[in-house]
Amino acid sequence: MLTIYSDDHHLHHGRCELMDGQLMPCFEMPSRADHVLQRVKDRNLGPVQAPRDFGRAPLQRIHSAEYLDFFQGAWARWSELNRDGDLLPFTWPARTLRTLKPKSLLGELGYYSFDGGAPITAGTWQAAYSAAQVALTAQAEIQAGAHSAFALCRPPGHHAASDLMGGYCYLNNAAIAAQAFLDQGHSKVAILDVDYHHGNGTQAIFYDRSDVFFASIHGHPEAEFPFFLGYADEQGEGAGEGFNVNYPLAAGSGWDTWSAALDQACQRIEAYAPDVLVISLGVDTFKDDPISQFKLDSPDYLRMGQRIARLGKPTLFVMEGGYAVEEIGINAVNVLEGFEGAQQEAHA
Ligand code: 6XA
Ligand code: ZN
Repeated sequence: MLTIYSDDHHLHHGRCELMDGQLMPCFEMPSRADHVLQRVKDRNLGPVQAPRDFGRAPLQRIHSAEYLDFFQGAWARWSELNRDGDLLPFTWPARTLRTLKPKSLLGELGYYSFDGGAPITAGTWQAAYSAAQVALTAQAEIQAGAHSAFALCRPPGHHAASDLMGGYCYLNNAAIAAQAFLDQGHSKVAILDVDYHHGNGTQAIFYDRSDVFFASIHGHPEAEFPFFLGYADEQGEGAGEGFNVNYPLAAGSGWDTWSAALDQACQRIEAYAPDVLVISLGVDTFKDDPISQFKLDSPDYLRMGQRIARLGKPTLFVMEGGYAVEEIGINAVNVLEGFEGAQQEAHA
């Protein structure tokens, strides 16, 4: 399987995040992608290529121009203020407040974010822009006939909505790639989000549409980030009614529970009969993940890849979360190897 990767992700390294009442070093760190890349090479998964540059237009199919302008220019505005730390929001337009866009940088940042988990540093825009190009390049490979490709994106994307950043995410790489498939002639795309956290951004982007089916298996929002979306009764609205499905699971869920949800999600995807499949590939479902509560073990990721392969669709894997840095490469590449193994068997 071809991997698309850009070193630009190193340009994004947030200093700290708030967790359990303490400022901690960011869990979403550059070594995550480095470990995945190393494992791709160690396992001879296939060639690794740099992304092409498709420009800002395909990003603008998902994100508003105002949001992109704000994000692209935010660090320069912050630098002019001579502040020392990362740019982080701390006030949001929650209930009882108005959603007018303020003029000041920090006010605007609150307007364009939903939490304080997406720090902007000097290189964040370039890293996120390149991650989106990584997804688009892998998408183009499938468009050109490849059966699968791996977009080794960092920073991740599935929490980012049309004009909101949060949860380590700025640009929704999976959504941008899904839209590119549609813009290049496909009529139905399914996105399966296997990250531990609900893909609230992806869900919101496609919630009223029938050309993208979204399925997500995740920690129950009653107990888990992002808390305010991801319930089972969210099934889409308007033209999108019936094209969104959530499988919120309890903390402590292991492979038996998780794979039963995967089976159900796969059945829904089969019924939808998409032209192509996009996988939001987070491996923070791992038993030793430092911020998550599922109990998947490394061999389970092989099975995950095998089950996904049985859908028989051209499949784009887009990297999302996973914070057990030593094992992230093993687990992510296990999914890809499980997929390829099942693929080869089917064609033997
Ligand atoms: C709260 C935790 C953010 C989780 C981000 C993630 N700061 N999403 O892994 O998939
Ligand atoms: Zn996650």
